Amino acid sequence: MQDKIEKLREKALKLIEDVKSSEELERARVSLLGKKGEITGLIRSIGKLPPEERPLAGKLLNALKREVEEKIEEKRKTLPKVRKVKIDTSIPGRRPKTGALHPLTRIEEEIVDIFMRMGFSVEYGPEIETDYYNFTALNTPEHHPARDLHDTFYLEDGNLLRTHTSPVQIRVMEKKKPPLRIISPGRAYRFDPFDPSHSPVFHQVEGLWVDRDVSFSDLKGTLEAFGKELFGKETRIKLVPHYFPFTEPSAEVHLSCPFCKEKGCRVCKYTGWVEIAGCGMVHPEVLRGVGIDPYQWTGFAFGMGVERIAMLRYGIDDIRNFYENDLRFIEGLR
Ligand code: 2U9
Repeated sequence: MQDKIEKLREKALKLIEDVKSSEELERARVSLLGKKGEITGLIRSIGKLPPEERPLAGKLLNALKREVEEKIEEKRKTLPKVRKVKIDTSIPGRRPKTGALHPLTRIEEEIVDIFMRMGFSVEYGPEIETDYYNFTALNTPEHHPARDLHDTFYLEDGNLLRTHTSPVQIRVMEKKKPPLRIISPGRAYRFDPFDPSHSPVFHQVEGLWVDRDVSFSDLKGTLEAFGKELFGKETRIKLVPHYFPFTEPSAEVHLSCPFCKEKGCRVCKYTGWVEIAGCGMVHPEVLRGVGIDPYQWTGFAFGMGVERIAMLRYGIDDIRNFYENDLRFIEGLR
């Protein structure tokens, strides 16, 4: 036993001497003095020795234990100090971020909600469309500039990405007979650069009301009520003559500037008015094309860009902000 203890002593002292870091020193301590350490093991085995050998073995092992403990402490003083990380448990935890709807989704829902309260129902349709539904059925002639390769994303199979949500209304009119009062929200695509005022993908809400004796004044009243709901009851509306192939007559919808109340500011480019939509009376050719007799029925239609309205609501002058999904920006819009 004495031999065994002496050999372990030499081994232990060498082990401690060769240590180069605090981690190594801790490993050496555990291997010698830990629960399953070699010295601990020998101390435990004293009980198995013949009774006359036990006192000496006990004395030697206790001395070894003390010597090793001292050597470890001496060695610890020579090693570079590792700073212990202190954790302040009184600091409040970080609140996890909760999800929220994208500002464009919120504005789209707000627009849809206003029209639903006026009795419009919501219709959806495919984003990949045929030339017929996107152009021909909307009275857009073969050589109209909107059909240009530079304005429309054409697919290899001859289909295209819809350039507006109007094909939805055509599909609905083919299936359901008037009276009809529908809106069609959704994505639309145009071969546009991604710049402050354009995005190749954008969102629209279009509306259609077909009934007997629907008039241009119904159109104006509906859009005026919409403008007041969206931007406040002092909002005024102005219809400015325009041209669209699918409506006749057609107009741009201008609202009194929600920022400066017609005084003139950066947002309205000092005109006091902002354009928010296009509209008009559905062209008789469009009604005829879906089997609705334009002598029996009339209709009005309108279309608006969700991004445009969101930019006005938040006073933003770059559409790209909505698509870059920088949370620092998006979280700022409430
Ligand atoms: C049918 C018949 C007519 C929908 C209309 C507009 C005028 C219009 C633009 C607004 C901004 C598109 O997003 S935008 O660039 N839209 O100016 N849209 S009338 O007319 C229709 C729709 C369906 C059957």
